[in-house]
Amino acid sequence: MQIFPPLKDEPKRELTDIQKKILEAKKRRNAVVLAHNYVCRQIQEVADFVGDSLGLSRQARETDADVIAFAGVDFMAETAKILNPQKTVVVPDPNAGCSLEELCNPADLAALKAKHPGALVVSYINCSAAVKELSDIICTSGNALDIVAAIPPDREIIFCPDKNLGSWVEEKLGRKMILWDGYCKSHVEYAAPELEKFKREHKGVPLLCHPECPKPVRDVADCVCSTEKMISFCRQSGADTFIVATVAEMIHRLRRELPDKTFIAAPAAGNPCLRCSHMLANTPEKLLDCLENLSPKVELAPEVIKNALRPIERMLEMSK
Ligand code: CIZ
Repeated sequence: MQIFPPLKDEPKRELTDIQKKILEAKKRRNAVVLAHNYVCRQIQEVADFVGDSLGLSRQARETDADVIAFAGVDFMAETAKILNPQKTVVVPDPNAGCSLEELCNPADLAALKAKHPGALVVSYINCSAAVKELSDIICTSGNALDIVAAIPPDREIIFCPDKNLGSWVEEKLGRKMILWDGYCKSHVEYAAPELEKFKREHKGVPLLCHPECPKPVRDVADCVCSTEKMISFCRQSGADTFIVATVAEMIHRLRRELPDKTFIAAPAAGNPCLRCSHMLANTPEKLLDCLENLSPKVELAPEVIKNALRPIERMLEMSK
């Protein structure tokens, strides 16, 4: 079991040499480091902004830095490039991908669209630029409910690529959609019986789970929400301890935002917590290298940028 006691009770940590070098390189390059909630603590501590895909997309659009170093996974860095084609976007590890992205082939999505010519395609941001090009609107786990709720009720919707997020939206809005058969290989590791047992052992402690979890797991949770909403839920709650069922690195962000509270990582498939190997590929060493060498760079064809920008902008417009 992994329990994270209140951060305020721990002595303040000194920056490591590598963290200091990252801060120096960032300054020298006039770079901004954008880090997802799921990357390691050492990177979160030196990032200019830590957040979810929606927050990171907004930051990517607003930055006046020359270089964006994106610690996350490839589709997030691609989104930053799509929003800033003129800027240099570098990543610590170009092989940091996403199972949801792998499970949605653009040719198959084009074939499904052809079968449903009147349908709007709403794609979770966890997809490739090629899938974004085929989409009408992008959503994140933080705004999926609002985006789908804003679509006229008689309009058919293809929701891709996460069937779990999609079925959660269906349930919450009482609206059927055509769901793509994709899933996050990490979040499906949670099992309802294991979490029920864990909850019994931690009586009265609220369990938060991410909507990428399968329905039986969501049904055990006290709150199903995106990573950013986990922060607001814990901030507003009178409870002082929470069980968190999402990628364990999220707890670093929760602790920094809420230093008085205790967080317990939910067990997954017999392991004490859930990890994402793609997110863990972002190491401080690789972040420093990409800032020093301005490589690996994210490159996308101008046509792809033009087509994929449209549904992302629609999302940003709809979630103001
Ligand atoms: O939207 C995101 O960034 C992801 C992948 C999860 C979340 O809920 O923030």
